[in-house]
Amino acid sequence: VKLALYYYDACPFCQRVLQVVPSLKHLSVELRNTLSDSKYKEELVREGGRLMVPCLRIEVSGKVQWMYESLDIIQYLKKVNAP
Ligand SMILES: N[C@@H](CCC(=O)N[C@@H](CS)C(=O)NCC(=O)O)C(=O)O
Repeated sequence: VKLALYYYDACPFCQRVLQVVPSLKHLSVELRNTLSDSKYKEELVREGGRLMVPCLRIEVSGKVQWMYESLDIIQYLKKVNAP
């Protein structure tokens, strides 16, 4: 599974997710800042469908899913991180 989090620093919902990320010992999450890198912003709108952060891009064997909603993202990360 390949994970990437679209976020920006000033967004409190993103901070909520970012706080959880370091505790995930079994996962690595690539951080994609949509404000400092406009290509991530364009990607999020084009492929995810909405310009809303946080959004988790989940890639499993070539299949991509976009998950919005900080609480859903946190729940998913914790579930997938469980050994
Ligand atoms: N319920 C969402 C709220 C996310 C949210 O409101 N994000 C703001 C930035 S702090 C945003 O991207 N808003 C743009 C929009 O809603 O179109 C969550 O918990 O993730």
